[in-house]
Amino acid sequence: MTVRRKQMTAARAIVECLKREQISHLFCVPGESYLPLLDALYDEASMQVISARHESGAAFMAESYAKSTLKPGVVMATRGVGAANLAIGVHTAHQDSTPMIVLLGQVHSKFRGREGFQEVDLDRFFDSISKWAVEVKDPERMPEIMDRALRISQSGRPGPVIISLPEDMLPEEREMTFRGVFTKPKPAPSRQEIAAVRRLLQKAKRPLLIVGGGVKSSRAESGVIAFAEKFQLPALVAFRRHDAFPHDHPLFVGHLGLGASKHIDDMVEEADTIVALGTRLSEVTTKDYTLFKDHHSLIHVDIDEATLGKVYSPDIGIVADLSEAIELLLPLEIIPSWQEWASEKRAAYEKESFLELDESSAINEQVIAVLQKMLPENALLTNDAGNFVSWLHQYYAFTKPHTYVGPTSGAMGYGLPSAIGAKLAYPEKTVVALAGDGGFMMTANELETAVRYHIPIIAVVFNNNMYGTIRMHQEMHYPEKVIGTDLGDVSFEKMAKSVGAAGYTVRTIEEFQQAFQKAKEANSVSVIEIITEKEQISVAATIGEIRKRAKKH
Ligand SMILES: Cc1ncc(C[n+]2csc(CCOP(=O)(O)OP(=O)(O)O)c2C)c(N)n1
Ligand SMILES: [Mg+2]
Repeated sequence: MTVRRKQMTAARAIVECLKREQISHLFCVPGESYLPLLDALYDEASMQVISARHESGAAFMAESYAKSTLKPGVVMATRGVGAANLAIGVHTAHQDSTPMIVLLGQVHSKFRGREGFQEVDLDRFFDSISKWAVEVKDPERMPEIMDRALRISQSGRPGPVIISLPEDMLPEEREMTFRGVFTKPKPAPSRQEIAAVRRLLQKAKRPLLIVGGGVKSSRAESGVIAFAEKFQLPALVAFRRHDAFPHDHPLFVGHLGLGASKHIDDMVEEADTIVALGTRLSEVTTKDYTLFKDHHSLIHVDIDEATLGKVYSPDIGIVADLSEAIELLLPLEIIPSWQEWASEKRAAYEKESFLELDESSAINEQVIAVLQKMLPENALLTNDAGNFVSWLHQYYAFTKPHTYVGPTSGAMGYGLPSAIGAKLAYPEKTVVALAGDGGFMMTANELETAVRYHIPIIAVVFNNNMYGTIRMHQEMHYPEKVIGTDLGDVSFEKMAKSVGAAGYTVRTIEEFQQAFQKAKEANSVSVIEIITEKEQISVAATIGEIRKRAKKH
């Protein structure tokens, strides 16, 4: 084992451990509780600190940086106040299985437990939304704790780890011991499990693949395509894992999740065998846990044993890294008899999802067509939460890996900061954030962060002056009783300009096209606000139609 010993501060030891992981960017809002850590980063040329306007923005940036690079995202904040603000990003990393290291300044050890200034028991506070939450009590153990944190956050099902740093720990100098290098464990299926898959799959008449985030974190995308091709398996992607399987592939048949169309439900109903790869089969993916019925056989492969059988007991449950699993599944001898079913499902997908525009098409739909036409294939799109996104998910074809970042947690405010994190991970890509007026305003302050650090992203804001999604639910359950969902006027164009970004307001698709062309060429931060009408509240319905339907019931 390589063991290195060196005299340094605990703050410097944190930086040493992060350096080993080749982390290029850390995100924060500064605080006086962790000054020695900021100072150690000042002296480290290989890492850049991005100081955000709000800890939620910093946390979303770190989470998206991690989703994009597949390295841990690192976010720093100060004591209870910073921790409370960034909790939404930790929750997102937890739900989205994203590796994240959260470094939080804590009150002086001598004051712990006295309800000191901004004191919160950070380890307890984050217990239920983290993989591990710990407080450092001995500066000498900093490398041990950092290594363990980096290991836990990336092993098995990835997730966030919280490290509480009492302020007196950080400047302490000790002889620090650094051991070994972390390599991610990659468990493989057993021979018996592989044989069982062959037997079950050979019996299938209408099998269906569900491809989830585990495929992305294991970089198994091309392996999964080869697997689908060899056995002619039609593939759906799980909720907000759109780039896990290419939409232009003849075996891609759609996505599960909010706004998924009726034909997807019918397809799952018709299927007899589900092969779920790297997905936790969440509430949204399984449509409130209604999607799978008694007639389904389930083969579930996931890196996390706790994911298997969490809701659906599988016929065959395999704990494995997806790349390892695919490598062993590929050589199987299975003769598919379901090609007709696969091509039928593809035809249904094409009918539903290929855009056919005419004069009456909502501008939301036309915008997606323009984005598809004007963006290079490898462009990366992020999205906020809200109904505006249903057009993206229904009509945009993601054809390459690493082209989509979205919150399976459904967190509003995610779109812009996640675009910033993704752009830092992929400086050569065009990165576009899609947001509604409600969600965008939650973290719009980070526009200034993007401008300050020259992170050229394009934000497209669908402004309908309302929390449209909730208004839709309101109209479904309490028609015409609108409360709490109207929003006032904001000029996102002026807001952008006020911090030095380019801003555009557009009302027609021609105006959008021109603005988008300028934004793409400018290589600076741009915001394009699209004034959309309230009435077309979702891909599927207008407010009028929802009211009519609700009154009939
Ligand atoms: C942090 C957070 N708060 C509240 C919600 C509940 N919520 C989901 S969508 C939505 C409204 C989104 O409005 P907007 O961003 O304008 O998009 P629209 O639905 O109008 O297209 C709300 C309040 C949420 N998902 N996340
Ligand atoms: Mg809105």
